[in-house]
Amino acid sequence: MRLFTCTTAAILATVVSETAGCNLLLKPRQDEDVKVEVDQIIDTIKEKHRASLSDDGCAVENIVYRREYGSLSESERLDYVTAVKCLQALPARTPAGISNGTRSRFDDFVLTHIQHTLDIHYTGNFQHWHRWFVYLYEKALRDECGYKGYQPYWDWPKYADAPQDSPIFNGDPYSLGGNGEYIPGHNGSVIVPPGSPPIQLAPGLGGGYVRTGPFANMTVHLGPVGGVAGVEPGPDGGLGYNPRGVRRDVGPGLNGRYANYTTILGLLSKSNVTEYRGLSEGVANTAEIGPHGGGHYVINGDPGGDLYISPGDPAFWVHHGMMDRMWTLWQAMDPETRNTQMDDGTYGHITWANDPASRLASLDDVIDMGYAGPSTTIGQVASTTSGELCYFYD
Ligand SMILES: *[C@@H]1O[C@H](CO)[C@@H](O)[C@H](O)[C@H]1NC(C)=O
Ligand SMILES: *[C@@H]1O[C@H](CO)[C@@H](O)[C@H](O)[C@H]1NC(C)=O
Ligand SMILES: *[C@@H]1O[C@H](CO)[C@@H](O)[C@H](O)[C@H]1NC(C)=O
Ligand SMILES: *[C@@H]1O[C@H](CO)[C@@H](O)[C@H](O)[C@H]1NC(C)=O
Ligand SMILES: *[C@@H]1O[C@H](CO)[C@@H](O)[C@H](O)[C@H]1NC(C)=O
Ligand SMILES: [Cu+2]
Repeated sequence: MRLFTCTTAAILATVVSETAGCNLLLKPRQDEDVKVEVDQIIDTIKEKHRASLSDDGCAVENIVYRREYGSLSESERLDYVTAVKCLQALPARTPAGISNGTRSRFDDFVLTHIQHTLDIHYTGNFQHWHRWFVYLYEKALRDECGYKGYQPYWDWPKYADAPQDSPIFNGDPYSLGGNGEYIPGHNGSVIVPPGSPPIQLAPGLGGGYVRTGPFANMTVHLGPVGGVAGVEPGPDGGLGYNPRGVRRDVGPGLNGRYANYTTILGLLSKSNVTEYRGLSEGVANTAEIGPHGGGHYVINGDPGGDLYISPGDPAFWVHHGMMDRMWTLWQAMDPETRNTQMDDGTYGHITWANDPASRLASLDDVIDMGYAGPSTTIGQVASTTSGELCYFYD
């Protein structure tokens, strides 16, 4: 028998079971055990963060907390759903003539994402751009649609065994719509991100149209644009009007493989942002798509599986809520260093995975939001508790 130190931070697939004296057996680490550790770490981060709030600016009195979707009451979930539907019914701000498929205020966000896809993914602005994007969406729901709450998030590992049954996808009146109808024997999609060889994904438990819940038969206007093998772009390269039903392929396969409790523990254990992103976004051009890609392809379908128009599925926003939550928690472990730390690796540049080669992104770089909302800079949104931002996560 070997002796091990009783460190709980070790991220190992197998660990020492913590019996008396901490000596003993190597056993496969159970997801449940990892969950306990993750919960402890996150509780500690939250306490530290609360204690760090100052008396002015973003303070205890005015900071707001974003919550997990399933922890909202039914009426809170319904308020959120109602606000999203309101955004889908409001007229677009994008002038006619720019994109004929941009028909609603909700679509303004989808269009901005399409226009920027190649300079906001695997780039140095990725986390900041999407933080501001989600914030402006939350702000539109509140200011333009009377929503009183804040952007909820999807705690990936919590429902990893059966995401289709989660409060997000179970198809009840408080969900973001059900799974797609099951297409017997369907294959997973084959994705072709820019510069990548085709990657075969495991199928989920849907594949067809969403027929249940508040977004049953929701009409998608924009796209397709790209990223899925065998799918042709819609009119005007996907910017034209192309009404069709929303489809999903939610299932446990990808969720368990890419976004489990070990993944969360891994993220929280990364020593710098370059390392963090290597897990969060995975290894470009391989099947190691990380929890970012993993979450997107747990939704999959249309528009969720198209990397340009994915914000057109209402579930995009709870997924990117969780992306921002994880980064926010990680930053809060060492805010002095991590709030302003810029990625110095392959994803730190201003082009997709630095191809073609480009300079590193910097804190002064502008984050452009097109007609979705005002632009900002990377530095302005590097922390969730300075500048215009004043929120944290429950
Ligand atoms: C915009 O879409 C409508 C269909 O809703 C079509 O009749 C019209 O020709 C389109 N306009 C342009 C400029 O493509
Ligand atoms: C799934 O893929 C297999 C192997 O390529 C193919 O034979 C089969 O027809 C596909 N199934 C469907 C439903 O497309
Ligand atoms: C959705 O569309 C299908 C096919 O047109 C229809 O049978 C079904 O009743 C619709 N469901 C809802 C909730 O509107
Ligand atoms: C959990 O996720 C990690 C990647 O973050 C993966 O390597 C591991 O295989 C996953 N666990 C299971 C049981 O799939
Ligand atoms: C992160 O750590 C790696 C080594 O593990 C190093 O190469 C890289 O420069 C570091 N990046 C930052 C931003 O500190
Ligand atoms: Cu994106």
